[in-house]
Amino acid sequence: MSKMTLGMIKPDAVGAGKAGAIIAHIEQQGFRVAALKMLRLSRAMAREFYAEHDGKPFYEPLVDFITSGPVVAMALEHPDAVKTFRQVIGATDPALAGEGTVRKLFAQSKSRNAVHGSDSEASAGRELKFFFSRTEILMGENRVNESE
Ligand code: 3AN
Repeated sequence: MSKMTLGMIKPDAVGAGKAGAIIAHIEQQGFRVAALKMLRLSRAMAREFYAEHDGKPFYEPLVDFITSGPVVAMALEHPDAVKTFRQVIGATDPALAGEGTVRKLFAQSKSRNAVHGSDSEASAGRELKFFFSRTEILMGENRVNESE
């Protein structure tokens, strides 16, 4: 179990003015925001972030979409962060997402699906480092986090 995961509010939700509501929802589910950053990804950053999907039919549209406007990156702390956050965001396709999940509440489609969450502990470690330096992640008594 890792205590930290990486969440990202995608350009569809940021553009629709839903970032604040999504962060509030995540906090209500028991997560503590340990770092928060709004930025616009370059195409090079997007390709690196989604490198595991390179070659899939949705890869180029995904890079187009994720660079189309600002995203909000979050380091999220919880006793079982990766697994619990995946449950909180719901299935990739909002039509299949459970009641009360972020994607059921805020997403429009499988590609414009409002939010990202790390899918494994290894991904969480990689993705937290992608967006945040160690000193930007505030854990517990404002300790510097090792993201493990
Ligand atoms: P998740 O975000 O649920 O972990 P992944 O990691 O399989 O899903 O896919 C990453 C992103 O790629 C998704 N959030 C979605 O935006 C996009 N994506 C995945 N599968 C499809 C698909 N079949 N069609 C369109 N976009 C997709």
